[in-house]
Amino acid sequence: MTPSSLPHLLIDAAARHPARRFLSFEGNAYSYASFAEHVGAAAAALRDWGLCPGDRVALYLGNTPSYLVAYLAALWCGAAVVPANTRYREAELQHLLHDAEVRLVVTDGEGDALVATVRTATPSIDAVVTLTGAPDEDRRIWAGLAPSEGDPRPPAVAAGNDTLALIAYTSGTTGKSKGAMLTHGNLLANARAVGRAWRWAAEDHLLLTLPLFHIHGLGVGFHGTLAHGAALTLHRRFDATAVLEALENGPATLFFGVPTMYGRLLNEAGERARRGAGRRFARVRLLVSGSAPLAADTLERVEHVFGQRILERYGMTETVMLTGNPYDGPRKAGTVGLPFDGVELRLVAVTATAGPDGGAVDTSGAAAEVQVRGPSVTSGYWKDADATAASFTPDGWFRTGDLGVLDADGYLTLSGRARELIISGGFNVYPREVEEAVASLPGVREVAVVGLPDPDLGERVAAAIVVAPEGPAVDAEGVVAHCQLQLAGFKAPRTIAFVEELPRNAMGKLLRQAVRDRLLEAP
Ligand code: MCA
Ligand code: AMP
Repeated sequence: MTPSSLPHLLIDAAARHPARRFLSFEGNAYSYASFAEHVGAAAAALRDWGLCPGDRVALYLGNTPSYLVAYLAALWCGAAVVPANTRYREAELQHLLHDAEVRLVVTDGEGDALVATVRTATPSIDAVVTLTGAPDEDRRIWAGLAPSEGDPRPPAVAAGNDTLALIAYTSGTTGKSKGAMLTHGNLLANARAVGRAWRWAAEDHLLLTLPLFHIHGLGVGFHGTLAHGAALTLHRRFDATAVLEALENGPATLFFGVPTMYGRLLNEAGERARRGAGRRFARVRLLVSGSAPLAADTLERVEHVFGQRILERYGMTETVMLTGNPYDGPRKAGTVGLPFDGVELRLVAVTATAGPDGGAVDTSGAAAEVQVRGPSVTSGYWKDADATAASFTPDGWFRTGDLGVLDADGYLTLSGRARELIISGGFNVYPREVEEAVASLPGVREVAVVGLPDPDLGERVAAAIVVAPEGPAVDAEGVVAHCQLQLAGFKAPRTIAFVEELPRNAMGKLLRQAVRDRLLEAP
């Protein structure tokens, strides 16, 4: 029978290929059987503790095997998982735990102090589990969660195709993030469609350095591996030196990254080449890029230096993966390719779309909004009927907020965004959220935040600030420090200009392009 939930994929693979290598991490290896054993034990502990189907479990911990055990164990009990960005600071984490009414938080040594702070203000939290990163050591921690009922058998899996699996928070236009609801069925359908497109097989080995708290790392990397009974090497974080070394000499056949990672690999290879080291990859057959636009120049340089043409694809938290360049067939630079199996895509002309401040956003040119339907598309946002209604057309298509054009072969090119979203190194930043943080600093009268082109990050966050003459003195360092206290570090402005006034049109509407131009001149 075809597995109908994410834990069933593991159970199925462990039954069929118990000894097959599943996961490698910092010198430790786990077979499918041994990993399933860890997940079963953690799930038993969670059941004994009283985790019920439908409960929410947040994961606020780094990329380690412990993350993956906790994830599958929570799903095994029928709970929904809420992944939290480990760079989130107090207010961001609090919002997510509070909004999702999380009962249990799983964290690690780096996260537990912040979780303890947030817990006092979040009454729904009944327990916090702090894991070590090593499943063998975690066994004792899971066992300590609740007195055992003495039943060593793993609990029955309560999750099925229609069960909610993830509430994936994604930055909202109003500054507060919204939880996109994804079921096991959404995630399995996408993992299988992507796997067919990319010829994912049990012999494949993925090198995964993307964060597990986003759909790119979790939904594409991890679920894809599980769905194909394949292998995975997990890194705590992306480090260009370590990744280049692993791709050159290691077992990886697949690598997925954001464009910033490919730029950094090219820089690293440049240095190595000067030292005379080789640059060809041992076994890699597919490099994939997504989450942000891949510059044609990066695609071509990677092909020249590493002999591999990157396959660029397009996705979104709410929809999982939507389109990709073909595995066989032309991978056209600057395009995000063709819809994956099951994805229906249409372009709908937009003249002007309401921006977050109610004003019209410039959607220049003949661009049209990308709208989609398909088995992986969210049913809506957690406890937010208004946001859900606003995201779907009356005839049931999901509005991505991305603008695009199709060429004669049906390839999609993303030509802009109807939302004021900045994508920095693959992380999404909404200007409004940063503007609110900067404006809360005494001495700031007005602020406008925009994205500027950046050679490493694609776009970087920049702020134009008008100071209040009567207020306390404000300087750029103070603004950055203030933002870093309130927000994840990647949202803090990297370019700041103090201006006399913000450019506005006769109606008083902010002219963001003029702000951009002004900031581009900033030193
Ligand atoms: C880190 N920093 C950043 C970013 N990342 N600043 C701006 N933009 C960023 N993306 C800052 C940190 O705040 C810190 O500054 C300093 O850089 C060093 O931090 P470190 O953690 O060492 O950075 P890094 O390891 O070099 O990180 C770069 C990175 C990372 C590896 C490219 O940003 C990354 O993992 N990006 C991928 C994100 C991702 O998976 N996106 C998918 C979402 P300070 O010390 O001053 O604080 S989109 C998605 O899932 C959809 C479905 C899709 O289509 O894929
Ligand atoms: P998120 O909300 O974090 O899931 O980010 C999804 C957004 O990332 C999409 O709506 C696009 O704007 C953007 N995105 C994802 N993949 C690509 C890509 N290959 N090229 C350009 N933008 C992309």
